Order: sequence, then C-alpha cells, then structure tokens
Amino acid sequence: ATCTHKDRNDALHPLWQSPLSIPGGSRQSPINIQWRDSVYDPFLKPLKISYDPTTCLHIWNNGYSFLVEFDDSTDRSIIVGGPLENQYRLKQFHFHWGAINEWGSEHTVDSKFYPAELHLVHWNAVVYPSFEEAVMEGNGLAVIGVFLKLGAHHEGLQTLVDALPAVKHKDTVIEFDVFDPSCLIPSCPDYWTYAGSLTTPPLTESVTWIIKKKPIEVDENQLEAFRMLLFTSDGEEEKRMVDNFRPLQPLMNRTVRSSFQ
Ligand code: SG7
Ligand code: ZN
Repeated sequence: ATCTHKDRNDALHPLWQSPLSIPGGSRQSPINIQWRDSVYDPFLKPLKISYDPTTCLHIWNNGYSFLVEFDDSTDRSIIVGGPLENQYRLKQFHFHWGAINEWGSEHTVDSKFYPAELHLVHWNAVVYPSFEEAVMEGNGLAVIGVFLKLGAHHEGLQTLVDALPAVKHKDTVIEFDVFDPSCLIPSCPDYWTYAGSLTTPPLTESVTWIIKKKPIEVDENQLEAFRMLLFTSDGEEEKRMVDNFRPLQPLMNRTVRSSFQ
C-alpha cells in the first residue's frame, strides 16, 4: 500500500499537534534532501569521530525518545572536521522512529522515509561555556544523523536494545556505563550538510546537520524493541512510543552541500 504524507502526519505525537509546530524560522529542520539539488563542495573535510566509551553515563526515557547521555565535562568524546570550524563534544544520542516501517525518520532523501533515524548531538565547547548556551547560538550544535533501514541484525545496537525494557516508562533512567556509539555510524565517509534547527522545542536554529549518506541495517526485532517503549509513566494508560518525529520543514533559502560527487 502507498503511504502519503497525510497518513504519516495523522499519526503524529501530541507534541506536534500544538502551535509549537509553526515556528516561522528560516532554517528549520528536518528537511527533504533532494539528491540532485545538493551541491558537491570539494572543500568539505572528512568528519573525524573520536569517542571514549567510558564517557557513557546512562539511558533515560524522557517521554519523547530515549537518550543515551555522556559526560561532556571534558573533551574525551568529540568530533572535528567535516563542515565544522571547531571541535564539538558529544552530549547524547537518541532516535526517532515510526509505528510501522514505512516511515519514522525525520529527514528524507528524495522524499523517501526510512523506518528510523539516529541523532548524535554535540555542542561547541570551544566557544560556549555550557550546552544550554550553545543551544541558543547559530554555531552551537552539530548533530550527526544516521538513517536506519531494515536488513541484517545490528550487533552494536543490540547492546542498547537489551537495556530498553528497563526504561520502558517515561522518566526512568538506568546506568549504561560503557558504550561506543561510533559502532552505529557507517564507515562510508559520505555525508550531506546544511544549517538547521533542533526538531523539538525550543526549535532553535543552532544546528549544523551532518547527515550520513549510507544507512545502517537493523532487523525487525530491533525496531520492534523501540516500539515497545512507552510515552507514558508507570500507572498511566499505556501509550506506545512511536511516530516521535517532526514533520518536514521548507528548505527556504538554503543549500544542502555534499562531501561526495
Ligand atoms: C529529543 O530530541 C531529545 C532532546 C533533544 C531533542 O527530544 O533528545 O534532548 C533532551 C535533553 O531533551 O533536544 C536540546 C536537545 O538536544 C532535539 O534534538 S534533535 O534536534 O537532534 N532531534
Ligand atoms: Zn533528534
């Protein structure tokens, strides 16, 4: 069966049924990446990723997604290069996914949705004293986006999936001491980059997006484990955590650059 944008938007989380979904900025995210309209930039450097697995702290169900949070008090887990002028520190990663495999990603490529999308959120600790301040500034954040597609079992992701039943309800946190999220990033160096925003309130236009061209493969059971999580707290009527993505935003006067030809 074909799935239209309307079908997908009808499924939206209450967060996006409020006026907050109409911010009226000029560099909002997510966007559709039109492959043929992206512009190869030969000056874009390769992105260098260097994470220390021991900076991993815990997993938290915040009632919208689950976040894996890192100690960002030092430069132990960082990215440099790519489109970035400074090095950026890893703060957390999280995912967005759908109720079914036909949608779930925030970004699309040539209007194609993937069933899920990983976001690794970093902040510019060279220029700003805290994450909270970086969130408010144009060059404050850098988010790596990785598409998840249905395919082979993902060994690295499974460690995380095994921990999810313990954070089923909103506002639950568990220790998650050692994890290297670089196992979730495809080794193919190709990416698209554009200037955008956070995809949840406060929707600030502070994000340099770096979207990896190549998706990672995960299996059906692993996506199903995401869909077993709940938006709701223990004791409330259970609501499955699915369709936690923001609708596509207009490109406006922006260019998507590619690191590849
Ligand atoms: C998820 O996406 C959470 C948020 C995150 C938001 O809802 O990961 O993180 C926290 C701490 O609530 O917001 C400020 C921030 O990172 C938006 O992040 S995103 O634009 O990469 N999707
Ligand atoms: Zn996100």
